[in-house]
Order: sequence, then structure tokens, then C-alpha cells
Amino acid sequence: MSFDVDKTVKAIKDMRIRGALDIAIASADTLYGVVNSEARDTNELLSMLRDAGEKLKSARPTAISLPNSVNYIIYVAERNKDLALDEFREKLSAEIKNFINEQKNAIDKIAEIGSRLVDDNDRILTHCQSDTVINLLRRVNEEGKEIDVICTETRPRYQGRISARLLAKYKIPVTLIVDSAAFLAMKELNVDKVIVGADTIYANGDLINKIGTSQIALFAKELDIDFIVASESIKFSPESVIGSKVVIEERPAREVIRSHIEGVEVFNPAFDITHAEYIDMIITEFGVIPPQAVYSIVREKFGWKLR
Ligand code: RI2
Repeated sequence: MSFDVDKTVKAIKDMRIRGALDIAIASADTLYGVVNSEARDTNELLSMLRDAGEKLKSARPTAISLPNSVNYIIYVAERNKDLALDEFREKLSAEIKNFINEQKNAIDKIAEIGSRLVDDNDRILTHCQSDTVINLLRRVNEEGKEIDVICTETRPRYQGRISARLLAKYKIPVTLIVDSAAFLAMKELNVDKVIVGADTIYANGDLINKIGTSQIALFAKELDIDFIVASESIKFSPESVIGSKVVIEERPAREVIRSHIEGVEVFNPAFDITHAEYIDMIITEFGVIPPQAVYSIVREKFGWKLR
């Protein structure tokens, strides 16, 4: 079983599994595998789960959805540690399945709520690739509203191309631009709304998302364009209530330049912070909220963690 854990960790590190929700679900799924693997007793299984959880959490540092998912499952496991092995397995398997279903329902709920915010003939700009955003745009299209989307290519890993390909597959008109064309495109092509995903949202409403998000938010402010975030509450950070911040992942230089250039350093942060004052609204599975309302959802949803 540890092979499967290592396999998931590697796939997350190499970004073959990526996107904040997908890495959370993949981790939960992997822990489900651990719960149902060989062990002598509940104690041993609990310690296997803790070890697997630590490994999974170390795979990527910035998306809080990953530790949120692992920590929740370990919390449930610890609360049930007095159960006999079979009962423990049964209880935890059901809880993990529930948790995964909740995440899958959340993404659809966000699409349902968010689609009401998008008008016929809207031109939307999105950055990077967020399943949550793509699912929302797909829903808008299925409802018969005519929209078109501008995707930034999102260097250095070009996840914007994945977004563009998916939107084209769903028959949504889509235009790909280089990241540095964002301001011009937003202004000259009359973008109506920016909609992006999230990796982490702090209790004060600050957003951590793919590098380049914050400058798009600045442009949106300057041009008076709505800047909207689509995020499941699993991406809210309970630790931020006590002042803890996530580490902004720095990725290898080879993602930016193919081969080393003598005398040239490369700085390759994968995420940046967009402060709450640049965010008009956040679409969650509980409804549309201002960034200032994140705190109360964190207190309610992550009470188990904050106690
Ligand atoms: P979903 C991605 O990061 C992007 O920053 C995207 O906005 C975010 O995860 C959320 O993705 P990366 O994994 O959960 O490409 O909406 O580094 O799919």
C-alpha cells in the first residue's frame, strides 16, 4: 500500500495530478486505500494512516485543500480509534466516501450558483486551469447563454492551454492569449468578468492562486471589471485564523528555461497572493459571499480543527 501512497505523492509533485480540488480528492482516495489495506489492529492502521497523511501533505505546499482533506480524515480516524479493526475500517471508508462526494457536489453547486452571475453575451477572462471554473462555464453554456472566454496561456506550464482545449471541446468560443496581453485584451476586447479558481483562501479573504492572478486582479480594478473567485470551502484555510500562512511553492528553473544560461538566475514561484480588496465576490457551495465573509465560514466549517 505504501507504494500507492508514494505513487500519489509523485504524481502530485510532478503535476500529473493537479488542481487544488483534484489533489485533495486524490489524497482522500489514497487514504481510502490505506484504510482498506492489511493491518494487525486499529492502532497499526491508525499509524499507517498518519504516516501516509504526512507524506501526502508534503507533496505540494500551497493548496490548503490538500492538508485540509488529509487532516479531516485523520481527525475522524482518531475519534474512532477505540473501534475494533473491522468496524474502524467500515466507519472510515464510509466517511471518506462521504467526504469525496461532498467535494464533487460542491463543484456542481458552485456551477449552479455561479451560472446565475454570468449574463448572455458575457466575455469572460480566466487564468490557468481550474476545474471549478471550467465546470461553471460549461454549465452557463449548457443553459444556452452565449459566452466567449479568453484564456491566458499561464506560463511556465501552460495550463491555460488545457483550459482552452476543454472549452473548445465543450463548443465554447475561446481565445488564447500570452500572459502579458492580459491588460490589453481586458481593455480592448471588452472583457466583462474575470473568473478564477483558488488554491487557498485565508480567513481575511486573501486569495492564493496561480502566479499572475494578482496582476490580473489589479487590471480588473483599474478597468472596473468584476473579479470573481470560484472556490469550494475546502480551499479555505483554518490555520490562517491563528496567523499561519501557506508556503508559496517555488518550482524548478527548467520550467522557465530549457537549459541553464550562464550567469542567469531563475525565480519561478508557482502562486501569488491577491488581496481581498481586489476581489468582488467568491462563489462557494454555500452561496456568493464577499471576501470578508470567509472568516465566518472557516469558523463554522473547520470548528473541529480550531477547537
Ligand atoms: P481547481 C491550480 O494550480 C490553479 O492555480 C487553479 O486556479 C487551482 O489549482 C484550482 O484548481 P496548479 O495545481 O481545484 O495548476 O479549481 O498549480 O481545479
